[in-house]
Amino acid sequence: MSGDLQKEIARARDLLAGARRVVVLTGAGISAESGVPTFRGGGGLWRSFRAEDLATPQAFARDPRLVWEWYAWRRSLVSRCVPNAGHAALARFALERPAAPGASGGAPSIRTVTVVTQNVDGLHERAAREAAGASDPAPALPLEIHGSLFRDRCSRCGRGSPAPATVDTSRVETLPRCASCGALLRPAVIWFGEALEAGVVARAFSAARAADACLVVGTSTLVHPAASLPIVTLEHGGSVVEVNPEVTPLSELASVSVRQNAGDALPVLLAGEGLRV
Ligand code: BV8
Ligand code: ZN
Repeated sequence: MSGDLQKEIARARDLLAGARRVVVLTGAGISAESGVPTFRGGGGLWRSFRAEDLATPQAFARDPRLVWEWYAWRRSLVSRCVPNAGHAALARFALERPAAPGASGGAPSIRTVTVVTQNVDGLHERAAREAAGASDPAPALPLEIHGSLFRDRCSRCGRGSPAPATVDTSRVETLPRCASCGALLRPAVIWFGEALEAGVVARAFSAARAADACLVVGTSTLVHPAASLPIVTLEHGGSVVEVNPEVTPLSELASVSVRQNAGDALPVLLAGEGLRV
């Protein structure tokens, strides 16, 4: 590991260890080591389509069968993936626990961690439930601001329903339909050009405003409004730690950038595993 990287990791680790309120924003990159293709990286294509071509209400209106084929393929791929060391380290960090005792040696303050994910793969929730164990029936779950691959909703009346294991995408007539109104079901994700759920956005941005530190992991920071979260933390006097093997538009604003994969960096940053100083 290069000396610079070591230094950045130590700086990032100290910054996060001293933060009482942490907001975390993750993107497709944190799931890359679980085998889930990212959107804009090498594996980000499906056949010859880009996500922006298919993840829109217009694409669904034009060719619901093709859009369902893409989502059925992703559902089946993701259902064979498991959370990786990055998800697990973040889940353990997000469990409420006393931060280091205050500088005055006073009572340790409880750290609050809000995980906000752009991902729809459900891997953060699985890691959170595994970290909390059976004893905690309601662990702190991530805010899935772009929805979930594993829930459906009606394209007309909005009624939600759990996603069936398989979808017959052979013909439009075989696509799933709403039990209430008979309209086509769609995956319960937020497409480009669609508004995010107001309540979820409000919670995410309130956490970003209050945060001492925003940890940004595995996102190209191109998609809004999610990409504004770390900017809001900076504007309110907090710091930003970025974990990404590539440079992004956020990098020049970040307090620290750790040029490493999430699966390697997060266990060291968040739990001090293997840190050599
Ligand atoms: C809205 C769900 C308004 C579907 C997704 C302001 C400025 C500019 C544009 C806009 C703006 N406001 C709105 C827009 C338009 C648009 C937008 O942002 N477009 C972009 C492309 C310019 N935003 C919207 O349309 C949003 N809606 O604002 O509505 C509105 C208001 C009222 C009424 C009506 C409308 C909705 C956006 C949500 C779109 N849905 N997903 C699905 O998944 O099928 S977005 C999609 O992109 C995914 O959620 C994905 O997570 C997200 C972002 O991509 P990333 O996660 O960053 O993934 P990417 O591949 O790009 O990058 C991966 C990164 O990981 C890379 O940097 C790589 O280096 C790194 N990496 C790789 N391996 C690793 C790694 N890092 C760490 N470890 C590794 N191992
Ligand atoms: Zn309906």
